[in-house]
Amino acid sequence: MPVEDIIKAVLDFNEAQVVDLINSELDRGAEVTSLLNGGLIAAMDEVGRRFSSGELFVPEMLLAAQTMKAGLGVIKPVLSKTGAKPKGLVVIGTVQGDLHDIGKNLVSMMLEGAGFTVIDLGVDVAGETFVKSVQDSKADLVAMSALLTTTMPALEANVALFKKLGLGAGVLVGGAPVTRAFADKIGADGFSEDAVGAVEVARRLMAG
Ligand code: B12
Repeated sequence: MPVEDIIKAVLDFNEAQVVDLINSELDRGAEVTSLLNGGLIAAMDEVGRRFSSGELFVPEMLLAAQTMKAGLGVIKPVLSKTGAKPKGLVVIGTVQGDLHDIGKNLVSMMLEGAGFTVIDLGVDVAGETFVKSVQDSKADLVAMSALLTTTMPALEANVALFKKLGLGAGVLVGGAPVTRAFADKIGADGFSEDAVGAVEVARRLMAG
């Protein structure tokens, strides 16, 4: 099974093989989202499981992330192919203290693919930096990612800051530990557990 080969190649940290497999699957007409979800994302879930059980450590997690990024490099142009006029402007970033960016990058790619213009502030982004970017760009939406239970409170603090300042942009939150209940509790306007859902939520918020 090709997706299983992709998973194995990510777990072997074999960037060249991941790139080759994805390219050949795309040439064969495979669905890009199935390569993404069934291959690359499934591989990172397995990496997380092995990290939790002590089978691998941070350096290996980093190698797996680099391998996944090589695969995403192939997928990005396919996902982002669109001639549609801009659907809205989104400022996106990973919150302060958090260096995980793969999920955020995927959300960003999917939004671009769906016709949104995206300003990506990167990782370890302070609340004030989100505020300044939204104000300077007059963004419609601000999307924040948090992958650690220790950085989830930054989502809450940022939402409170945006409300206090009357920022006006719709707020989307996400990341592996973030739940709909948490998103509701902190007063975010939108939540999704994955990048495909993030696009739907962004569209809904744009529609008012
Ligand atoms: C790769 C990885 C790393 C890499 C990150 C590299 C990079 N450039 O991103 C490195 C090695 C740097 C790393 C470091 C650490 N990590 Co880490 N890491 C992971 C791992 C294995 C995969 C994360 C990933 O990329 N997943 C794939 C993407 C596609 O999924 P995702 O991020 O969840 O994103 C999807 C959704 O959540 C959603 N989404 C994401 N963002 C957003 C935003 C919005 C707005 C929306 C709507 C949706 C959305 O859409 C995405 C696509 O579908 C996870 C395990 C896991 N399965 O999550 C651990 C994990 C997150 N890490 C963990 C830990 C503990 C750490 C460290 C503290 C380890 C250490 N001791 O140093 C450090 C912290 C560093 C820091 N300050 O951030 C723990 C967190 C535990 C916890 N409860 O907090 C995890 C869960 C591993 C584990 N099982 O214990 N890590």
